[in-house]
This record gives sequence, structure tokens and C-alpha cells, in this order.
Amino acid sequence: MDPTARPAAASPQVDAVVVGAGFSGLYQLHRLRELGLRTRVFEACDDIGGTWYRNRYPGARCDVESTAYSYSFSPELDQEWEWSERYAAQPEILRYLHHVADRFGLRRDITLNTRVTRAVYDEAGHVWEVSTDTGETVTARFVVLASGCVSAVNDPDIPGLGTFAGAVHHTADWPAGGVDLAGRRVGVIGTGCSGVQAVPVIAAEAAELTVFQRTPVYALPAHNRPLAAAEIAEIKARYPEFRAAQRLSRGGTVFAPPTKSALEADDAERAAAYEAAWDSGVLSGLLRTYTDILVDEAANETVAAFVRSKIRSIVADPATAEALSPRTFPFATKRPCLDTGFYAAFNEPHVTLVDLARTPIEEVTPKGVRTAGREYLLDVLVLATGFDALTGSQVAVDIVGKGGTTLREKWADGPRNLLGLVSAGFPNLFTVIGPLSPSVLSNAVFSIEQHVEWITDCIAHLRRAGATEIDATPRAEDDWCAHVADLAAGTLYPAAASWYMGANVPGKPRVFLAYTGGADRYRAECDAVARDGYRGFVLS
Ligand code: N01
Repeated sequence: MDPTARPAAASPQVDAVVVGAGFSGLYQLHRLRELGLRTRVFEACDDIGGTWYRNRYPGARCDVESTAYSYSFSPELDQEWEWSERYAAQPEILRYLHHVADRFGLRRDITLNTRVTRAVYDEAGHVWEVSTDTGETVTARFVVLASGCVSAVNDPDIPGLGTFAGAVHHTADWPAGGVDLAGRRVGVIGTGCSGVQAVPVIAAEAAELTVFQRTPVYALPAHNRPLAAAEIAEIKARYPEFRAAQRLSRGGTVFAPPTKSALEADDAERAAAYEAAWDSGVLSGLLRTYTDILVDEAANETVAAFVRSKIRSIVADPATAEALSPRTFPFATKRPCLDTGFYAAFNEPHVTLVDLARTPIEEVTPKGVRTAGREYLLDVLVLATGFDALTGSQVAVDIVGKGGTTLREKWADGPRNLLGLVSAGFPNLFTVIGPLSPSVLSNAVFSIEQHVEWITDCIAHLRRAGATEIDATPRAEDDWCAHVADLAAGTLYPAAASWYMGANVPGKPRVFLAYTGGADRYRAECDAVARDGYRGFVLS
């Protein structure tokens, strides 16, 4: 026998395993099926939907317009689905995903109630051995982590949390049947996008609402509204043109790029531009006014001051308005929130803001929350404390690559990969909207489609070429990581202790986790890499 001969690749049980059945996993399944791949999708929950299944908290809705926050791959789907509101609420988005699953016959390859716990690469056979918490093991040539970028829940380590006698619910793990809050004393910890959306809706139901805020946010009005029949007809007529423009866009929404610095405009011009953006109800509206909001501190401060003036105009009590006003980080370096009544809720007599910067939480007691100031008595505690974003859902799986190295070990100082898609030493393992890609800085559905299509084309290429393995080269990976870090360093993003930086999870390395160069530039780079025969990757 020739000792240099490579062993033949083993025949896996399936061609691909996809982890997660949310927006990413459903589309990945559809595309791999079109390629003729035998594919299994494992979903930990008892239903499909991912983020839009688990985040059932009161007030949950998208913050990119639904007509753009939806799949673009099927013109028929665009024509047949009808969004009822500008920003659809969680139940409607979940219904949409169910419709997609039915329309494209996806359910038969999805196994629910099954969490992927471990994936081990067999170097000789070029296959992944994937294990689940139900005791199943399946071998697959390819694995796609479609497990979400804001999905691993961040449970806060607050002393005494386990002693609370009332109910505790995380916004990202909200009971399917809802929670009866009528007449109850409710506490909400956290004022990120989840808290901002939940607070006014909970306030409308609860007898008393106490909001525990560690850091104030910049929240902009959504101006959400029902979509009229004429408007829907117009959107549908323009859909092909809109989707084509969206594909080339910087972040998955279509707008004319700014041309001027905020500092070149005079006060009146800036005020008019900011008022128009505020009135537009578009999350990125203020960012799009001038070229330098995210790169120049002085330019950024003009927007930050404008938002603070709006907060003062809405919140009646000056001390509460000041406590709600962000002053410790530049505008948009933490994700701004889209608000429907958040600030106004604090004008209600039964809603109280507790500024944890002044009086930190000391402990949760059986009766409520005790801060340095006093004890707040509660029946229900809502944790709107966010996620171990971008890397959490991947390192939650025990992934063992070449040489027995685990992804967890490799990423101990921060995520490393090429194009956000493949981490060197973990061949044939792809990630959808994970770290070091535009991901959370873009319209998620739009970036999901771009990733899924790139991954599908890559697998098709491998099959055509008779190759069984693709891996990133360490050199190309180093270059990509350095490029992503350089781009981030040229912005104001690192100035905030945000979840973009991993700062919200104790012990998580501080690395800027997303690609800030724009989804248009990113797509061009991904396409160029593929065109150049998968430059930076090794195919074997
Ligand atoms: O989570 P967050 P989120 N004690 O991390 C506080 C997407 N999303 O679920 O800022 C006290 O932003 C924490 O305080 P601080 C979207 O991408 C989208 O709200 O760390 N407080 C913060 O106030 C979004 O950005 C939508 O000082 C504690 C809050 O909890 C992302 O998900 C809706 C604490 C967490 O805010 C995350 O948003 C919802 C502690 N121990 C979410 N630990 C849409 O609209 C944390 N906090 C589409």
C-alpha cells in the first residue's frame, strides 16, 4: 500500500447539517435542497422561527421596514405575502416564516426539540460527526451554523436572582402562552432594544412598572402604522426594482448616501436634517444625514445633543429626562433603538425609572429588587438583558476541528475566521451572519441571503471540482481579522462598552465583532474571493 496515499473521503449519512431553523436555517435548507443535497436541520425549540419564535415579549417587532426585512429570493413570495404594518410585530413575522416553510415544503427535513451539542471533524474521512441532546449522531460533509447572531441569552449574574418568589422571564425566552401582567407589579432590568420595546406595552398592562436602567440608550421614534392597500399595491409594483437596488445597498435598505460633513452644515440646516430624519421613523435615518456621524466625535455629538433635546421635550420630569439621556458613549456606537412610546411611558404615574448608575442593584430578594437606594417590591421580573452576541451561539456547541482544537479554544481571545464564513482548521463548517461579517450592522435578512447564497455557490463549486473539503488558510484569516479590526478602529464604535465589543458579557474578550465597511463592499469582496477560485481558501 502506498503510505502517501490519502484515505478516500467517507460517505456521510447526509450531505449537510444546518443548525437552527430561523431566517438563516430555512433559507439555507431551501438552497441546499435545490442543489440536491440531503440536508438535516436541527432546531432546539419546539417550533421553527429562531429569534422570531423565542422573542415573544410584549412589543417585539422588527426595526427595519417589513417590506425590506423579508426574503428577496422569491418574486412570487414578495407578491403573495402582505405585511399589515410598516414594522411587523413578532407574531406576524413568525406567521411569515411558517408560510415560507409550508410554501417551500421545508418542514420534512427539520427536526425540532433537538439541540446540536457537539460537532467533531473526522480529518481522514472529511466528515463532521454531529451529536444532539436527544442522543442522535449524524455524519455530514458540511455543517452550516445558522444559529443566530443575537440568540445566546445573556443571563445576568445578579446576587439573589434565584431567590425571587415571583416569576422571572427573559425577553428572549418568553413563554409561548404569554404572561398575565394585569394588576401586577413588574420590574424590567435592561433598556436595550428589547427593554425599549417592552416597556410601553408592559406599562399599558401592569399596575406598577419599575424600569432598572444601567445605561441610557438613544431611542428614535418608529412612527409605525398599518400599511394601506394602495401603499401595498405600490410596494408590490416596485418590488423587482427595489430588490435589485437592495442587493447593491450598503446595509440592506435603500437610500441616497450623504455627501457632506455634519460640521459643514450650519445649525439651522443640521436641525432641519435631524428633524426630517426623526420624523422618518427609520432607524438609520439620523446616521444617513451626514458622512461623518460615525467617524468624527464632534459631528456625532451634534446628533447626540439633538436626541437628548428630544428626550427632554417628551419626558415631563427634568431629572428623569436627564437620567434617560445618554452621555457616556457616541450616538449609534451601541445599537440605537426604535421606540413606540418608550420615553412617554415615564410620564405615567405608575412607571418609575431607577437609575442604576446612581443606585446600583445590590441584590434580588424574595420580594423584589434591592438597590443601593431601597427595595422595590415586585410580582414579576423581566430580564431584558440581551445576548452573548455574535459568538455565543457558536461556542455553545462543542466544536472540535483539525488536530482536536476546539472552536472555543481557538476563539478564546476573540473570533477568528475568513470573511466571517469559515474559521481555519474547521473545514466545511460555515457560519451565517456570524462575527467579522456585516451581520448586526445590516438588515439581517438581507445579509442572511447573501451568506446563504455564497455558501451554496461554494458547495456547488466544490462538487463540480470533485473536492470534498474547503478550509481557510491561516494567513488569509489573519489578514481578514486585521482588516476588520482596522476598519472598526477608523470609526467611533470602539468608544462604547457595547455588545458589539463583547463588553456586556463578563470575561468575554473585547474585540469589535462585526465588519464595519458596509455590506456592499463586503459582498464585492466575497464575490471576488469566489471568482478568484476561492482565494485564501484551500480546496482539497
Ligand atoms: O439587549 P442589549 P437587547 N444589570 O444588550 C442591561 C436585537 N434586537 O435584547 O447597556 C443591569 O442591547 C444592559 O445595560 P448596559 C438588536 O440587535 C432587535 O435589548 O450593558 N442591567 C442593557 O441596558 C439589539 O441591539 C430588536 O449597561 C443589565 C440591557 O440590559 C440586540 O438584539 C428588538 C445587566 C441589554 O440590552 C440586543 O438587544 C430587540 C445587569 N446585570 C432586540 N446586564 C428589534 O427591534 C445587562 N443589563 C428588531
